[in-house]
Amino acid sequence: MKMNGIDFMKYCLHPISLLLIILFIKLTAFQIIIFDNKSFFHILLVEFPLWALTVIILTMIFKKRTWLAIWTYYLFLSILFIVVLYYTRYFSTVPSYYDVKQIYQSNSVGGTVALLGTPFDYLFFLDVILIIPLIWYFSKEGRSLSFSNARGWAIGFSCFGLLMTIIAFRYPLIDVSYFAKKHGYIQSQIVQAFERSIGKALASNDDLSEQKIEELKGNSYVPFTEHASYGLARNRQVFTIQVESLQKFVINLKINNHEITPNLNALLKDSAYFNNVYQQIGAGNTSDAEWLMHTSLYPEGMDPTVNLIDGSEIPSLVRTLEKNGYGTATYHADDINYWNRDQLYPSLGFDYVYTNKEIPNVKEIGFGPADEVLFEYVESQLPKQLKKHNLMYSNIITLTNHTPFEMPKNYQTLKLPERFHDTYVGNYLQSVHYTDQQIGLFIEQLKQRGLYENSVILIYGDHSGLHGAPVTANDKKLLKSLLGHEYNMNDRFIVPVLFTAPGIFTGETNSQLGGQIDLMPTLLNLLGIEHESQMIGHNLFQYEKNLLGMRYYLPGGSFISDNAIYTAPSAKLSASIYNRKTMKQVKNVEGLQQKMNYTLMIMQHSDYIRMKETKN
Ligand code: GP9
Ligand code: MN
Repeated sequence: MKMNGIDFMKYCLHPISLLLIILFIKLTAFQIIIFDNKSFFHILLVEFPLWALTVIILTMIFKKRTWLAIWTYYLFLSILFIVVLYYTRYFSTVPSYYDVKQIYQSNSVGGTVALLGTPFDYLFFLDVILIIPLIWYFSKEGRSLSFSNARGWAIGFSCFGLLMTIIAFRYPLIDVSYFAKKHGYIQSQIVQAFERSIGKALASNDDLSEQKIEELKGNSYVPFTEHASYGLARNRQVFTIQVESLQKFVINLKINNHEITPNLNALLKDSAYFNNVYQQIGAGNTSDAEWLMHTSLYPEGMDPTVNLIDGSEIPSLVRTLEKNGYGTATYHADDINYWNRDQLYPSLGFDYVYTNKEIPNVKEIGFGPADEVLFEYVESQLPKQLKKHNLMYSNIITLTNHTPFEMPKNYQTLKLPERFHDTYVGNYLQSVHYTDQQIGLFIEQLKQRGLYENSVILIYGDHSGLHGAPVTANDKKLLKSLLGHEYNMNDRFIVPVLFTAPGIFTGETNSQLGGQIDLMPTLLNLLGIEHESQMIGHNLFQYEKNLLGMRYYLPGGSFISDNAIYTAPSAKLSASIYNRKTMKQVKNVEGLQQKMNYTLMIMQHSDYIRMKETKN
């Protein structure tokens, strides 16, 4: 059949054609904003077919109320794109269906969501509004949406969609955002769902021994019990204080001669301080830091690791301490279901679990009781626990210093210059100052109870607080004035680590590279306790060199080595290498490919252990 000019115009003006054009424009906007992808052909050939196929299928399924079905689909897409946009702005990574499933978790961080949006974002809803007159016009005319060659279109889009999906399956899924950019958003979800369903993930059974892992990191292996630090803090009470959103740059920082963290600074004199330890959490944020601390295994990355845990027993720091005579308790003033802690804590094996059911819900700041309530609660429990157990392991997770860091005025006791007032950075410093004060009071209590002298207290940050869209251009200027340089990845990703043990440490600073994965082996070595299951991290007191992986907050495939930070290509950026000391970008680094391979090998081996231990 030959098509003349009038037929062609009719074809273009057919409501389905108009709807597909609108969909294409919407997808283009999504691609440009999220992936910086301006390639017409890439969008047309890789992205468009699968989204468009849905429209055609809807016309075939819904013979009546077709308009309503399509309108609902476009509305769904607007909501989905906004969610992806906000998520990407906050976490700098494109979410998968898994993360979106997790979105209910943002109930507690609702304050931050408000900081992520701009009025322009709502242009994603423009088409949903614009097609209403179209619906009205066509339904008035009595024209249906059915068209004769729906089946042909469906076959065409299916073929293209299938071809692109087959191509996607041929590539390794190391970084989901990058994969989605290259091979299509829907395809990235299909490949991910498939890999999860067959349990492939990235795990590999290379059976790397502890010795081999040390060699890959660049160290000569020394048996655990032969390390100089082995057993230095034997038979001490153990406290871990995981401080919400605490970054290293605040330690010893002064503004107009006022210290941000006077209490932690004072504690340094009884501590071994590590000032080059990087966060390694993935999508599970706080809970991933808890995971790293208690297993010395990598978090899953794209999925909060806690989602893979079902409450059954796994080897952990907690169980090892218990076998060595410790009673074990964990404290966090939030809902036990948040981050699946109702599964995590039984898996790790704590004797006592205290969450917002037990810790009184008073003096609320943000989404839970203030840290002073938490620490007072710990103090109230300790005496009875110590009657039952000679030795206690107390794991304390603070909460107050959480984004958006807004504190009641009477809690803002740090004297800040005017220019910091009511800024995100200013609020952050105020809230860090508050938590520091509470840690100071807690230490004071330990001293008064005569516990301090016989304790080892590990204090560390779970992850950065200053990142993503809430940090404005003005905040960056303020940070530059504080730091003397542009706020960089080291400022963001390094968390402070203090092993406070009076009588053992006298204020030494250790600058070798470390990650949160190293906290458990370092602590166990000090206590002179061996762990039965393999740990991926190592004793920071023993080893000089390191090789750290990070997923999620850096594109998969990135690594941190002694002299470089390599960021693998992402949805928006190409690969970059930085000199880790100067944070200047460099063209190359010695052994780049080898380090990339070794990092992947170590992480895959870690995944293998995790999957074996959690059966997930
Ligand atoms: C939630 C609290 C904060 O219970 O630990 O978690 P985060 O938002 O930092 O992951
Ligand atoms: Mn946190």
